[in-house]
Amino acid sequence: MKRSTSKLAKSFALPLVLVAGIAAAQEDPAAIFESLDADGNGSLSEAEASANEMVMSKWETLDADGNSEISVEEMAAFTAE
Ligand SMILES: [Ca+2]
Ligand SMILES: [Ca+2]
Repeated sequence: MKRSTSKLAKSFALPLVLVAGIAAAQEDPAAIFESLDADGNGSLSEAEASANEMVMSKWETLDADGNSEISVEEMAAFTAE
């Protein structure tokens, strides 16, 4: 009984971590974007974004136009919410 309770708690803990990650991103999305844009071409490929769990977990939402790259505008639009 106790085991299933802690398992349930874990399933709720992950979204909280993601929310915390988004809150951190809101502080300076440009800095996070810059740190992830390894080749400096102004957009994040999936490989570049894989360094950030928050970005990867929200990939489909972040990539608003679905071109498999996240532009600085897409990042800003998402974190501005
Ligand atoms: Ca890039
Ligand atoms: Ca895009």
